[in-house]
Amino acid sequence: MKIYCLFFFAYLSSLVSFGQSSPEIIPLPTTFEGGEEYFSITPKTKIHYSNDLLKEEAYFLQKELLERKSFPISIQTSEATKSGINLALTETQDGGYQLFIDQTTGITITSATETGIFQGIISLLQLADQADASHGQLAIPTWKINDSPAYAWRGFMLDESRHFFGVEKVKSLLDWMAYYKLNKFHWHLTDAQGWRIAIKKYPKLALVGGIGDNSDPYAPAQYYSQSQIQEIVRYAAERKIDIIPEIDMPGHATAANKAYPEFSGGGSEKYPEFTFHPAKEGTYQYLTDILREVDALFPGHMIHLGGDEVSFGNQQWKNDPEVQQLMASQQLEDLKDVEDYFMKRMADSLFSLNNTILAWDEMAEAGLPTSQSILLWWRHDQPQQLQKLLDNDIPTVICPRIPLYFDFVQQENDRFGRKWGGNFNPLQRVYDFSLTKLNIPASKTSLILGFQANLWTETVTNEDRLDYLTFPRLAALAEIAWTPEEQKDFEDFSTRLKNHLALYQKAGIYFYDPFDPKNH
Ligand code: TNX
Repeated sequence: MKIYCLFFFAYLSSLVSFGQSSPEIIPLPTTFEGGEEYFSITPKTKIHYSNDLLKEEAYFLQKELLERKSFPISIQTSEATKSGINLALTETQDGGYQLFIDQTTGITITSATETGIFQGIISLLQLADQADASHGQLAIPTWKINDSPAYAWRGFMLDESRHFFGVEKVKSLLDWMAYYKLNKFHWHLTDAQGWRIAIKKYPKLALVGGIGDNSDPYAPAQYYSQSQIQEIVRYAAERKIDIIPEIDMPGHATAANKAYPEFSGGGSEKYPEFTFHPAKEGTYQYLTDILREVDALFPGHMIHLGGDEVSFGNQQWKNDPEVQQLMASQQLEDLKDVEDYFMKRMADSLFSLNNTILAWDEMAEAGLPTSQSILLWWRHDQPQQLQKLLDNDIPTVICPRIPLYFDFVQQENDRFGRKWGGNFNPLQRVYDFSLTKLNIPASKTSLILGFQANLWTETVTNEDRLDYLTFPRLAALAEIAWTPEEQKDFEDFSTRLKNHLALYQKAGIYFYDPFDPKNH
């Protein structure tokens, strides 16, 4: 018996020390095996796709192999290639993809969907990025991967109101999101400090609201034209990313109110002209016209209407006779009821445009229909808000400030950036986050659509700063949202991540290096 035990422990420890390592892929795939041998991609290797629907994916793979690895391989449409890279749509599988790499038969990516094929391509590109390319060949380890995401919502939010970054930076972020299989880009385009989307019916929104709170009176307005928005939406779609624009209301409206003061509901001493006017019919017409133009630009038919922090600046509502009249006629008891009334009116406009409405967790009890609403829980210090969302059966995205706000710094010594009460978001805290930490009853977990990190940019004045806060935490976010919780392992993640830092460097990303001893 003793001897058996010894053998058993020897076997266990061999698994630990020499056991199968993980593929060089972030987020870690759900299941994988093999990886001991290599299949070599050479300049003669061909890509084949089984169905015209996969043409775009095939060309994406070709382009990326050329750009990343200087491998100009060609696409062959006639028949499946022997010992090549075959992309095939299959009917039988669900959600995910299979990536099968074999020394003799080559590389096969299968999935029931184009999105799945794309995800398989991304996994292959990550393996290629780490492959030895010294002999004019790319040696890809022979993994057999069967993979699918744990959560449907794997999101990243960028605030471009507080600071504007422009088309090229947004495209680069979309590239990295795709590289980490993140699929929802929440684009915070309006806020108190700046309005960043051109609206044809109300041109001053961008021309005046786009100047931002820059103290230089001659600074040009910074905003996206509608054709730039379309270009970015197309770029995201090629990478299987949906964009959800946010038009924040009824608070955070100062920039819009500078352009069209007739729709302002005033503000507070600290936040002047912060709200839209909730008791003027014209406001609803105006905002509905805006949303109609926004909807036409975003094929995902999801718009985020904000709804956050209205109380920062709704004090003037109290003394406004029109608001008082509205409250009496609609039996609204307090200003929170006015907020909810406002949101319901605007939600109706969005529903008539066939949109799903998104909003922050302040709207948990506004009575928005659960079948067409998604709320984002962000106040980590108010778990009762999450509770309310779940009690009301509202589909929910999890993005608590701690640990998923990327404007909170990654390390204690940083002098700039947020660090409230000593609270900040180091890489491991982000990585270790999971649903289990929130004690959600099993009967409610299906309401959780997934996770999102938010990068607010009050303190993010340039691209380097944006990079410094985003990388490498974006990689940790991906693993929270994709990889089954029981498979997550920070040490294993760190080993894979180290190789990504070199990629950031190559791409000119000014990342934070969690492994640099100076940073501890
Ligand atoms: C709260 S999160 C906000 C933003 C700020 C952010 C700073 C949310 C819905 N509103 O307006 O930028 O905190 O961390």
